Amino acid sequence: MRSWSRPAVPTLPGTGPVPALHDTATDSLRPTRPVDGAASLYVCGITPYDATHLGHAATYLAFDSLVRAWLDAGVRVTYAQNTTDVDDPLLERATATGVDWRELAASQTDLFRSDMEHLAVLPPDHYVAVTDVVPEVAEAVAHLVDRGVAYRVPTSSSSDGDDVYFDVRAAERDTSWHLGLESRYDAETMARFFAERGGDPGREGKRDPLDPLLWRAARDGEPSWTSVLGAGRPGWHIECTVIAQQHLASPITVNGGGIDLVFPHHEMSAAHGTALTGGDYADLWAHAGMVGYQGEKMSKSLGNLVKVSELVAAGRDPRAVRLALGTHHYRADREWFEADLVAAEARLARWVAWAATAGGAERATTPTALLVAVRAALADDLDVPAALTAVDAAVASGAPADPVDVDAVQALLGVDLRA
Ligand code: 5CA
Ligand code: ZN
Repeated sequence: MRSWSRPAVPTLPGTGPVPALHDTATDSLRPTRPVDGAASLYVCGITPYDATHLGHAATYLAFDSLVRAWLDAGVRVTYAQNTTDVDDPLLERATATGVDWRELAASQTDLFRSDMEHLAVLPPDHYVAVTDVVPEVAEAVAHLVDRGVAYRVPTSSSSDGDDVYFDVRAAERDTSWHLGLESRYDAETMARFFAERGGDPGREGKRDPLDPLLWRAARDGEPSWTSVLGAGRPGWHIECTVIAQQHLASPITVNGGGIDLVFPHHEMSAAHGTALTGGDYADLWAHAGMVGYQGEKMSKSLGNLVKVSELVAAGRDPRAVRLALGTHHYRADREWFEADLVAAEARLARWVAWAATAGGAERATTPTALLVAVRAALADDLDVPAALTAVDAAVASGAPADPVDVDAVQALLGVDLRA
């Protein structure tokens, strides 16, 4: 599927350090570990039915900082992202609004692309719709059945074969994956999150309440594809496993998303992936905190959304939106306030005026003090707020900007002050 256009990234003198990130699996700061100078990144994409709210934007901006830091460190990056363009909430929204589900997904994905362009997010190398990989998913599921870690559950409401579930206990017995490997939650929390986040603990015929759906046999009125498993559609976690493993070497250097995806989504993606390859799924698990609004998590299901496209349509500068989201560390749960955007607009105006002082000045050929400070901040668990403070200090010093400083803000923080 088409990705989006790539913003310019100026070349900077020298190279930055390879960034360290907080790893959810070990709850510690760990260096990212590119192999032979190459890193792979998978970040879970949107379910395109109400895009793009500032929570989504914050999460993709966090991983954009990682890509920018890696590139600056001289690392080659391969980045893959999915779009969940067939899933229950999307189908429900399409039915409720009388729109064809394909049109809803296509229009919201388009909106997402243009929002990412406005925010100067570097595009993934592989942007993949689930509907484009259904045969591959079915084959992977069939393989898991053959391997003894998945089983069929007959359904009375479909004449096109069975649903297929992943057998968590068999996987714990027969693979190196085990429940809690990545998420570290206790049994009670896992049970609660499984039920709240798309799971079906009470489904009759399952071997364990936490077994996740791999394949849903066709039902009347639902989209389906013919496959080696009969007619049906993919379950949620397996889509990300298949797309990631199709495009990225295993283990993935960093697997990312919002913290709401830790369990069951990422845990189960890892379980499926380990069963498919025999090896670890990801080397490091990175998760962004949740953006809230009016006291609750900003979410499509609650409808308490502030959308990037609406802010841009209202004439707000997307560079200020990026700066406003960057004032909080990516791992912090935080609330969106309009006042943060107003403050970011003022900050942007100060920075633009400072950038103009660089004029035709000669470029530094070695890293400036500001570049060194921004690099160090990003390498330390993507500390964008610290990087913004470093730029503020340079701006406030009264000394004219070096062209390299202005380039550093663009290359590393994604804000083009000459635009
Ligand atoms: N399609 C699946 C992932 S395979 C999905 O979770 N889609 S989503 O549209 O609900 O979310 C897209 C991304 O935004 C995910 O990484 C999710 O963790 C993140 N996200 C969703 N809501 C918020 C929020 N309020 N704050 C921060 N990140 C969020
Ligand atoms: Zn995902």
